[in-house]
Amino acid sequence: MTRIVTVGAAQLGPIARDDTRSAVVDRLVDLLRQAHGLRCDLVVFPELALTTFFPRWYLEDRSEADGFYESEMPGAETKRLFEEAKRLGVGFCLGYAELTPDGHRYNVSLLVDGSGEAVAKFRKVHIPGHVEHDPDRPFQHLERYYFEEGPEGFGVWDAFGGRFGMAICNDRRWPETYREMGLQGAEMILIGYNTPLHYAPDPTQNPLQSFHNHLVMQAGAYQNGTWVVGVAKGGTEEGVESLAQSAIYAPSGQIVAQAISTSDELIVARCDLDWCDHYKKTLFDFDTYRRPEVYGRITGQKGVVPGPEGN
Ligand code: CDT
Repeated sequence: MTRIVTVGAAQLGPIARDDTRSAVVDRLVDLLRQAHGLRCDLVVFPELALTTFFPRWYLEDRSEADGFYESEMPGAETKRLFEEAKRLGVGFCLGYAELTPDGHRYNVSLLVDGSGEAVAKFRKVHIPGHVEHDPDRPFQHLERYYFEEGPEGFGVWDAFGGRFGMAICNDRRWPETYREMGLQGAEMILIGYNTPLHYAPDPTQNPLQSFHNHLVMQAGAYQNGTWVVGVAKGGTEEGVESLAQSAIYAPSGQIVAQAISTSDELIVARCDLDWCDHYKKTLFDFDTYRRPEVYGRITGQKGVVPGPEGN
C-alpha cells in the first residue's frame, strides 16, 4: 500500500528584531504558495517562526518581551496565513511564543489542517539554556528565563491521512522524545529549530553542530520507524550564526531532501507513510522485542545514580 503525504520543509533565513509580524507573515505566505505549486499537503515552519530568536537577549523586565509572544492564534497579523492555507488547501505547522490568558509563557508549535483549522498544539518539553543573565557569553540562550516547560509531554494526532507528532528544537536531541511518540504510533514527526553554531558551555561542539543535528533526527526516525521533518531558522540573525540544513528523514534514517541555502527555502518530499511499517513491523517491532521491565530507570530517575557494580 502507499499513503503519500507530500510535505514541505519551509526553512527561514534570519528575522531581524525590528521586522514586523506582517513582513514575516508575507514570507510565510510566499512559502505556503510555493508549497501549493509543488503539490504539498503540509508545510512545516521553524521554531519561533514569527520573530527573531529573542532568548538571545536579557530583558530585566520580562514583560518588555511581551511583543515577541502571541496572546491569540490566529491573531490580527497571522489570520492571513490561516486564510491562505484554507484557500489553497495546504496545512501547516507553525512555531511561535505563546502567552496564555493566565500569564504562562510557552514555546509552541501549532498544527493546522488544509481547511485552516487547528488540529493540535504542542508545548516544548525540553527547555535548554539558562535562567540567569550570563555576561560572559557573546550572546544569551535564556530560554529557561522566557519559557516554562511544556506540561503535557508528547502526543500524536491523526491528520493528513496519518499519525503526526511534534517536537521543538532541543527536544530533538533526546531519544525519549521520539520513543514517546513512537509508542503512540507516530508516522511523521515535525520539528522546528534555532541552533546557534556557537555553543558557549563547550565550544568544542561548534564544528559538530551539523553532524549532531543529522545524527539525532536520523536515529530518531530509524529507531521508531517514522518520518522526521527538521526545519531550521538559519543564517546570521542579529549577529548570531545559526545552523540551516533543514532536512526530511525517511523511516530508514536516510535523508531524502536537504536545504542548500541559509535563507528562505522550501524543500519537498513525497513521503509514503506505509513505509514506516518496514521498520515498525521488523527490527523495531516494539511489541515483540522491547523490554520495558528492564527500562525502569528511564522514567524512575532524572539524573545519574551510580548503580551497584554488575547492574
Ligand atoms: N532553540 C533551541 O532549543 N536551541 C538549542 C541550542 C542549544 S542549547 C543552548 C538546540 O538544542 O539546538
